[in-house]
Amino acid sequence: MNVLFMHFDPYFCHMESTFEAVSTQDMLSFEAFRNSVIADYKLAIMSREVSLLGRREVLTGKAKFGIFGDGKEVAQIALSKFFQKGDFRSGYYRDQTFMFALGVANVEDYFSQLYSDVHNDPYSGGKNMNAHFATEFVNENGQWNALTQSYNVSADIAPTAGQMMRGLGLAFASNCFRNSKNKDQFPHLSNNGNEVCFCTIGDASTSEGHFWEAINAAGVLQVPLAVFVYDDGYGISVPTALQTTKGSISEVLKGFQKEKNTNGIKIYTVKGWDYAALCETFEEGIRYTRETHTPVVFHIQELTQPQGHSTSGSHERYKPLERLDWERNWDCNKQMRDWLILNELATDEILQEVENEAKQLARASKLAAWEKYIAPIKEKIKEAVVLVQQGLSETDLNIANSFLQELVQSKEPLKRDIFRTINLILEKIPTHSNATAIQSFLVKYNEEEAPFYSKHLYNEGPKSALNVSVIEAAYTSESPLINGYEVLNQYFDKLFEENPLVYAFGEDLGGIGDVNQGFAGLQNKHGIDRIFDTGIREQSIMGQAHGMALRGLRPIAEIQYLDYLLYGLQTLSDDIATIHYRTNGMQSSPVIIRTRGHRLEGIFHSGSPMGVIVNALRGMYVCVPRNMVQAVGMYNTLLKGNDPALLIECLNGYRLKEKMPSNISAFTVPLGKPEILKAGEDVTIVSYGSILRIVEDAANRLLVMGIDCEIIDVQTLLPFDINHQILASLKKTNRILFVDEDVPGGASAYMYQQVIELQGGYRWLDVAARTLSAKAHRPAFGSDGDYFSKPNTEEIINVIHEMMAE
Ligand SMILES: Cc1ncc(C[n+]2csc(CCOP(=O)(O)OP(=O)(O)O)c2C)c(N)n1
Ligand SMILES: [Mg+2]
Repeated sequence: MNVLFMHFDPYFCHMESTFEAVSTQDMLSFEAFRNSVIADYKLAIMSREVSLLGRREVLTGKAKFGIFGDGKEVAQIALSKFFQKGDFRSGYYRDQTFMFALGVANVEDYFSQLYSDVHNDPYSGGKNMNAHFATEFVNENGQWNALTQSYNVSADIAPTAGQMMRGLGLAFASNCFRNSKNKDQFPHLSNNGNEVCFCTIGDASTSEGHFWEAINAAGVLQVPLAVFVYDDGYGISVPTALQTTKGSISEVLKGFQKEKNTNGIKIYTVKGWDYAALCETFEEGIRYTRETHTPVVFHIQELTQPQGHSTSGSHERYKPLERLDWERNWDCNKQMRDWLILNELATDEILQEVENEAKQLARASKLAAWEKYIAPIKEKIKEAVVLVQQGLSETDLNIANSFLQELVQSKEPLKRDIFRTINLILEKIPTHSNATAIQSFLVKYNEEEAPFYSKHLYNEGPKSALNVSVIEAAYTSESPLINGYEVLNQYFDKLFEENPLVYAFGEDLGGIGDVNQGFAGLQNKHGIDRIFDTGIREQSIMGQAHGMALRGLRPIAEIQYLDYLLYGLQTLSDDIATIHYRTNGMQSSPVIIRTRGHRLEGIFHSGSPMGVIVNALRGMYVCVPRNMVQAVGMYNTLLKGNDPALLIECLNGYRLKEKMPSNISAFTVPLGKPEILKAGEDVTIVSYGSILRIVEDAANRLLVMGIDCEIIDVQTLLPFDINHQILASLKKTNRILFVDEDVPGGASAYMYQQVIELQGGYRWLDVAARTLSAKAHRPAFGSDGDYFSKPNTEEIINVIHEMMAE
């Protein structure tokens, strides 16, 4: 029997073929199978050509950097066959063939991204480097698309293994949907949780803690996560032996293997050059995880990197000659070609024709992308040249032309070259009679282009939390005075009753209802599927929330104490905070990260690293409510928008009494609007969070001494005082002090910069503006540790006296 029939599986044909759909009648026919396999080969060759051309484009100066998927084509074509509409990908930079196979990327767009073409890169609008893909999840109005009807690609990031966190969350959302009592309400988001998340990763990146954290969490949670480890033996120049215990990720994962009556994961190994085996293995594994939600790991072995890691170097520098030889022989495309011929699926002649066509296709698309990118820039140069050459004396014209020559002759001019050249000319010819027209040309060009590089950091439009209308908290004469944690508890109870998309989870959040009882009793009431405990794994809690939010759920995920945010910061900063920006507005991740911080006891339970946070989390909102009622109002606001946020409750505020509003689930606290807690004439004190109570204490004592302070609670650090209310206060008092619990030069310096520089506050100062922060070290233990480490009432009083005396 022909070897072919041993491998012939009609499944190959009934998946959507890469290049042509196969009719039902054809499905079982040998001819259709053959055509489909040849089409796959053609795609592999085309993708290889893209890699070869891409590298050349970088080396000849048309693009800055390139990283390609050569050597991994066949495995990706095979895995794409089992990726269904509704599934998700959380991958990395080697996935171009996978993306071409699904049709979510094409070669022309691929090159547009390589050229960082802000107008034509459909995945990131020129913001991400090449081979970082994304599809649209959310429309312009911030509504979720019908994700069950599309192939869904969550946006890639460059930090290795970061995708594991997001992948875990995307897969976990399938569990949420499968278990939801309300799933009928959102059929566009899930088909009974059947969606698998395909997560690709390089062999060396499995050395990251992220990989192990995600694998462990997936094994515990039992989620439909399919992890594909592309093993090409290297992480840039460092070989597997220095990356992985026993030199094999599948070997070392064996303890995670699911056994009868245990949880865990299922592990497959397969050679990356063996087309038939790849298809068979993936078919079985993906079906298994889709049906059972048992995670699967495919260790795809013996892959190669024909061009080395990236355009930054050459692999001849570090790969031994025998390895280079081996790679040439075991190149997956070569192996597939040999297999086609061996099995009489195609002749050498046919394959040559296929190869020529594939290469032609890649070249034509590359040229089209370049033309699209460069033509408008060249047009602008022409326009600029005309303006610059007008009305010049012969001498000045010669000067101008000496600068213009390079610009006009450049084969790959950049926009910045236009700005630089024209400005240099104006500096040389300050009396240019056309200077005004030239300047306005530059201003207009800048206005046209600059926004493309900066837009979509936050949602604009209907889903911006900044557009949420303000509803004041309502109180009656009967409004009870209750503990802060009880305010939260009653709020969350109502929230979970009213919004089926909301989930809450974290360490100790489910069973005991969080360490401060905000969720006490609510798991029993609303279900273990919606309010639940997690392992101690902050990074993947962030990832879990991220994946859920990308799929249209509204997770509230806990970091138990603010000090431990650092464990989750990478996912927050690199992935969650940038997702809207790096997808040019196509994806949103409205996670709410709930935590508690500022003052309590000791080095690791009193942190207030707000400078770290405001600098790391641009793209998120950062809310610092002074009490739990304010926190609730902020939760309500955030839940109406699509942006991610961090909300820090005051750790020492849960047992302070607060008046319970009667419209707890409706009232909103606007973001970026400070509140004046005490009006005063002499000094403005700007602060937030727990320390406000100390500021108030100081202000009361100062008042007795005849100094009248105005206290402003900024409420949110991102955004910060949108309407410049603090400036209005400073205009009245002409003295300003910024107080917080962060280190010197931390968030107090941030507030200072916002008011003094950005709002122009320096013009209204009678005395030097000051910051008062904690000491440079972490806070020492005990109440005296707190007193001497963080700003205390006496210090505030002293600084204000100093300011009054200056
Ligand atoms: C957190 C982080 N560290 C380092 C890098 C730089 N870097 C990019 S790719 C890479 C090697 C990855 O190797 P592997 O996971 O095997 O993937 P491959 O490129 O071989 O497919 C390194 C070190 C990075 N992008 N992110
Ligand atoms: Mg590798």
